[in-house]
Amino acid sequence: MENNTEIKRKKIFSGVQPSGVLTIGNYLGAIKNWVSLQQDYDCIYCVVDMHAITVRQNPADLRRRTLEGLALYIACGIDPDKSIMFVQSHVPAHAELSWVLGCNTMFGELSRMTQFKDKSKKHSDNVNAGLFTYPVLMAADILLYQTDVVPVGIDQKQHIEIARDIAERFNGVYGDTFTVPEAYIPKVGMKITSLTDPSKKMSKSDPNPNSYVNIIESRDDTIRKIKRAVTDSDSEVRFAEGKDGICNLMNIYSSFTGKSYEKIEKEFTGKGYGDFKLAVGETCADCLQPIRDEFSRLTADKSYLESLMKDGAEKAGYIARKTLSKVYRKIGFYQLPR
Ligand code: ATP
Ligand code: LTN
Repeated sequence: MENNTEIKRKKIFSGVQPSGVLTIGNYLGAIKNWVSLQQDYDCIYCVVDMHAITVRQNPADLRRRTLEGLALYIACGIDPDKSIMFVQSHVPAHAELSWVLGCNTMFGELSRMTQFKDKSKKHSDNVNAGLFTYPVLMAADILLYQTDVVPVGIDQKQHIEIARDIAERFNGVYGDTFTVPEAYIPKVGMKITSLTDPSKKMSKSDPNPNSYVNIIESRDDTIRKIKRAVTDSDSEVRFAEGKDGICNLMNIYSSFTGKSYEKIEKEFTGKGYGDFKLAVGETCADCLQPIRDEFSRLTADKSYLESLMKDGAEKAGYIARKTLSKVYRKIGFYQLPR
């Protein structure tokens, strides 16, 4: 029962593309925070399949990964009784609002997006319009739910800023319509880098599987990949410039254990990279073990996952439609009598 004296909880929205199995980058940069934020916020978490098709996807893989995406959210600790979880393409309001917002977004501001520049280079044979308008769809995702806070890794900061700009512009022209969202970016874990090239972000769609640890990887593979992570020719475990590979492993270790960099440096004084890498690998594998177990339990029950999907789409759709009809009224789309 809603109580008038009760303070309204703030709203969270976030999503991950089903473009591969989640990596420890996705987990430490985003999903780990999604889990803890459930205590104090009304949370909505989305599997953003429409964003994933901005690069070519194999249809069968996309379908499978979408279902697995939902299972991974739950396995990581998103509680279906507390939070709404759904698949983006199941709520048509995302595409509908995206069109309206696109008409209120400038070509120039989209041209400045670094993700667009990066992905157009990476996929130079497929620089499609969806890749360019990707941030508009993301703004629609966020603004449909009157979101206050968006927990993401640092790479998404620019996209949240453009969502804020779009919301402010729309509110300025048509009157108060959207909550202006803020990014929530963790200090530790906001950018986990590739294990094979520490100058690059760890990414689930990287063609080299040794560059990432995915969160349901076997214990042995996790330890092996971290052991082989590219570091420098020094041997001192220290958080310092020029030691990007070691800094990344310290970041991972600190995110999983809560230990400060100072404490980690002390722990490994006089020990070499070998000991350190083994500790990081084992810690990582230990922390991921319950996620892996829960994931295999969940994926064995497809009908349960489908029922959650359906329920999530209904709940999210209800909220989204309310915002969309407000927007349609404000911009002057003719309303049919009920
Ligand atoms: P893709 O490889 O398909 O581009 P991705 O692995 O980069 O995908 P996204 O789906 O784009 O992941 O991101 C989902 C969430 O995870 C976002 O909040 C993003 O900021 C965060 N994230 C992704 N990679 C990292 C990383 N290496 N470190 C920290 N956070 C990350
Ligand atoms: N662009 C994001 C995924 C994403 C998202 C969102 C994140 C799509 N819509 C809304 C937060 C809120 C990415 O991580 N690549």
